[in-house]
Amino acid sequence: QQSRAQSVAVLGAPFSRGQKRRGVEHGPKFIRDAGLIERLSGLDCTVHDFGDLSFHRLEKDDPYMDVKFPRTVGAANKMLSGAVSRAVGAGHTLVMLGGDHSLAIGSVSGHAEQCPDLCLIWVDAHADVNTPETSPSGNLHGQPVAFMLKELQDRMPDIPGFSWTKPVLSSRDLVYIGLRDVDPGEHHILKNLGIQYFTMRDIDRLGIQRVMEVTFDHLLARKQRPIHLSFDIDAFDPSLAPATGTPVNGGLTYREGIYITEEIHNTGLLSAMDLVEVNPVLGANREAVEATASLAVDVIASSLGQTREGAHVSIDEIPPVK
Ligand code: 5AB
Ligand code: MN
Ligand code: MN
Ligand code: MN
Repeated sequence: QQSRAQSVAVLGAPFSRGQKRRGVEHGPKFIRDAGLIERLSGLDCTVHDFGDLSFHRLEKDDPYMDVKFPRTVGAANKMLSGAVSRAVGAGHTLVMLGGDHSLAIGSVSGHAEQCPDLCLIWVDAHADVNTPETSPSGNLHGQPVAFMLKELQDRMPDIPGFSWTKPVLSSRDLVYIGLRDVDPGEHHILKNLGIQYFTMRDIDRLGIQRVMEVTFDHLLARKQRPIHLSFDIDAFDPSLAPATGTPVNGGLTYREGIYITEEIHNTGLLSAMDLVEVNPVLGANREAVEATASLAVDVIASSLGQTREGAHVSIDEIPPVK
């Protein structure tokens, strides 16, 4: 559908303080080493690699309630938000490489600064909508959506490091795909706010094609608007994406995952995306890590127009037979 060549900005966010396992900060390097930039250059787009952000270490960052590293996570996301806002404002389609999923706080916030009417597609085994009160772990990578939702703001305490955030989404602006590990507090929130979500069971019943149809119906039927895709690699089955911090059995197949991103590309509305939670330290061996990183590249490339059908160049670009 989309024909005008788009400009893509790749931004690495080597950050891991939204959860407790080390290694996820190396995600951007491994995804680049799996050939991301070369793959995107082969598509109908120009690619700008903005490199990696450098986050500052904080000397002292005590938990607030049970929330771990609140000031560190807050400051990193504030920096990310600014960078994403500038890239989107300059006309790029933004690709953020994580890092853990707490980074979606900054990524969505920066995107929303430029595109206040954006909608969000969250592909994940988890709902990541815990509030500090409902969180079983205190890890902020399980809470980013709670910061975004207007309907949850009376549930959000003043967490140090987050005074700059404001909620940018209503519950009807969000669709989840791939859920299979939802905490009780999160389930309550999903039901109570009437959020549209598709669990793996729903994908089993409806098929991924119908799931995408209903997703776009829900988000785009009233008006076309920019899409933010937040893709947690743990949405995939652990057999495909083993190198991640919180794997859950029974995830997306390769074909379901790529169908999701092909369909998102086909809307012509993708404006920014996150690819998060690739943790190269957690793979059992080199093959496991490389498979996970290469899957991440496939997800990003198909979000940006790589198709399984293939593409053709115009006839006058083909050299004549001598
Ligand atoms: B991920 C859990 N719900 O809140 C929590 O990987 C897991 O970004 C969160 O989806 C997983 O700690 C966060 C138990
Ligand atoms: Mn997850
Ligand atoms: Mn997640
Ligand atoms: Mn995870």
